[in-house]
Amino acid sequence: NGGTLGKTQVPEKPKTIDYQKVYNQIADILEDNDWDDGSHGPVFVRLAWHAAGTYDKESKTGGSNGATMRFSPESDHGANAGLNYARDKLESIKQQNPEITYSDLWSLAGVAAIQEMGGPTIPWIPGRKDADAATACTPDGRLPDASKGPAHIRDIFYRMGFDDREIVALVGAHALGRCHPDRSGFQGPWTTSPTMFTNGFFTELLGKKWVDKKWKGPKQYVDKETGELMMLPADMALIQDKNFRPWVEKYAKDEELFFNDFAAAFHKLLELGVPRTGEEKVYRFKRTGEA
Ligand code: ZEM
Repeated sequence: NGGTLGKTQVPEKPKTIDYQKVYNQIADILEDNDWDDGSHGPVFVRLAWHAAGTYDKESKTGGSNGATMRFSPESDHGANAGLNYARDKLESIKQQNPEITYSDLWSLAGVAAIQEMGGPTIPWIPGRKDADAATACTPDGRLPDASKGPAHIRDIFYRMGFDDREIVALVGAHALGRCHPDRSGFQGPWTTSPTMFTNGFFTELLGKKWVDKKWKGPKQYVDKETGELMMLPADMALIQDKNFRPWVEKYAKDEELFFNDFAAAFHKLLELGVPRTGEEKVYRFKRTGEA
């Protein structure tokens, strides 16, 4: 009803976004029998993580604000190989909700994927703004290198502001998904239930005997018994390092502790680089199928 407002009409309020509705729409597109193990969930979680994990607490650059992975060169960084698929898939949700920013959408997709795959409730706050040009792209090399050990992992995650306990909790996300030779060069899933969020990464890491995979690809480990599960050198670092290992042991024994620590650490990850006043409303989403 464009044109002048009649006496009884009030101007339209700026649109408030129904984030639970957006969550539900994301939940609706997770399942896909033609994709990997039947869910886009793992690749959505990886997108949210890589968008945020570029943060540097000293320079205060990077982080989930900006959604700079839309632009080259960040979209072409080796670590982001394959994430174009997740970004394209989420485009349909953006079309249905033009008011949401890409940076909010990607972080919300990570939260929705984790919750829908059986993980903990992740408190989530909207308000990220998209950068409008590639100038805010972070330099290559801010995300972890899977072929490296404890010192490298600490360099990368301490730069974001995480401690050893949070690092181990976060990598527990490797209960989900798999490695793809055409993306990272590595191959295979970490657990037998890669579309369910569990503490399975830790129980497998401690419970199986891991041997070098015999192949022409990059150095990785496979379980001796079946050869079907995998670990990256960086995953093995968590049981080789004396300060990481106790957390692996605790999370393997106590899934509730893992869920609580993961929820807090993943929330913190998604907040990196986002200006806040402390007054923002914190959302906790209902899982689909929950009353
Ligand atoms: Zn990952 N990750 N990651 N990760 N990751 C892969 C896949 C997935 C590392 C890493 O090099 C790799 C965290 C930490 C670290 C997920 C979530 C999170 C892959 C395979 C590699 C190589 C990519 C491929 O080929 O498709 C390293 C070295 C890490 C730290 C030391 C953290 C933190 C995560 C979230 C909280 C997820 C969900 C996947 C599976 C993606 C998929 O498409 O299935």
